[in-house]
Amino acid sequence: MKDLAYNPDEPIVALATPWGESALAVIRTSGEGSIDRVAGIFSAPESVRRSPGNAMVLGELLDGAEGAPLDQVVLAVYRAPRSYTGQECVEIFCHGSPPGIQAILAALKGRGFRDAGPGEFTLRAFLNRKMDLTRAEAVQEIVRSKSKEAHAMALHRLSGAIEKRIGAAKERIARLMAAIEVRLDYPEDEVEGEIEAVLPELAAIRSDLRGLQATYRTGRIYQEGVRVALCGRTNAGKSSLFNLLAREERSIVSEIHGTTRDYIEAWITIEGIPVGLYDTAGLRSPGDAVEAEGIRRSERVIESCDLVVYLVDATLGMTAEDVEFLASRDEERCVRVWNKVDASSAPAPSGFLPLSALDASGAPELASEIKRRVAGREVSPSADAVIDSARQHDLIERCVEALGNVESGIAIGMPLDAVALDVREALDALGEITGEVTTADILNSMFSSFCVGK
Ligand SMILES: Nc1nc2c(ncn2[C@@H]2O[C@H](COP(=O)(O)OP(=O)(O)O)[C@@H](O)[C@H]2O)c(=O)[nH]1
Ligand SMILES: [Mg+2]
Repeated sequence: MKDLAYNPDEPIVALATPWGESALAVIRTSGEGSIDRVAGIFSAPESVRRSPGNAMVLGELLDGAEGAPLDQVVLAVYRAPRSYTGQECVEIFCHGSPPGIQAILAALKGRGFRDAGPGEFTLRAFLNRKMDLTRAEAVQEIVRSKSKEAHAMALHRLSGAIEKRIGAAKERIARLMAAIEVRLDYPEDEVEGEIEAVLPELAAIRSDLRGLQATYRTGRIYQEGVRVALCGRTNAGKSSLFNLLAREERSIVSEIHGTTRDYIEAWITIEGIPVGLYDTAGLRSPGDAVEAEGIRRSERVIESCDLVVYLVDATLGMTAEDVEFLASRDEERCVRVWNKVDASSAPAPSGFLPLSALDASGAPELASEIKRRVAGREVSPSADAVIDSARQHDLIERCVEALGNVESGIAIGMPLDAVALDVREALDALGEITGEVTTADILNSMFSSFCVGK
């Protein structure tokens, strides 16, 4: 649906695996005559042409009909409509050699295939009703997932978790619509009951959709991750904790003050959440211009982080700088840590987590606390429907707002034909989520962010 002239049957080809040397690579084709076109440059053309669907054929791909062999390959043959796109498709499993792949792609283009656009295979799957838009989005979300949990959530969406939730809401709204329409079609005295009787149901649908919408934040956190800055005075043990959490000696640990002059970043996973961890320069009066710049940059990073972990050196106790920094922070977004408990007998003040960055005691509790602060409620990645699409989030908003208008319209006794327009708007918003109501623009912007070959 690139434009109005988009021909969804045109034969397309794309490399579905990353460019580069690898044991195997997969080249994907789809569209009219795909099987015959590939057969035309295959060492055993008839076995491909006569192949049943969902079958593999071993042989050589040739450089043109009578050409030299390009590679030994296995073809996976799919017949419409039993394929990913719903069209006839051939997937080519070849060797992962960039020049070999290039030659195969060129030979396929000689057989009438053109390069597929980003997400074009999935677009066709959608157009051929193999999946709704929430599942199509889940395909790309799976590819992009950064943690096991994010992957499980996307997989759950691919199996229809969102589609089912939206479908159920749609049915309930359609029943409301029917209740309104029957009152529009028949005189009031022939219809039993008051229209106000639907108000509790309206509120229930709204709250269900609000609940689904609220999972967006969780979806984002598991998919995109959060940024956490380690802060504290120099020598508080920030770099030691950074190394402990990153499980590698990345950051220089030193007794000399001001050794971390800038900030260092590492991406780690804390209980399933991708976390960008920042080891920052110690906050103290700078010794020189370079350190001053490092502190300035660190402050910028701290401001942009979702959470701060503030370390206080237990052997020194709270200093004026610690008190000043902590007073300036939003408490919920600042985890207070009492570090070096192995070397100090001073008990952690209330609100502080005891930790030893040296022997790792207290580290699991700190990890759990970080997760609790950033993720909020617990989710079960494979059981809860969690959305991870700004598009879906905004459309739910549109739907909920329209339902709010329906509710107030009915409450103030607005004419039912006007109320019906808002019900229609609510249904359309949900229809747009699953893709029943859609435009070329929506599809273009959605699929253009996909990988080529997907
Ligand atoms: N005993 C003890 N020493 C620590 C602990 N954490 C850090 N240190 C030491 O404190 C000094 C400063 O640590 P470093 O991680 O470089 O602090 P930073 O300046 O905040 O990055 C080093 O000598 C560390 O070995 C801890 O939990 N216990
Ligand atoms: Mg340091």
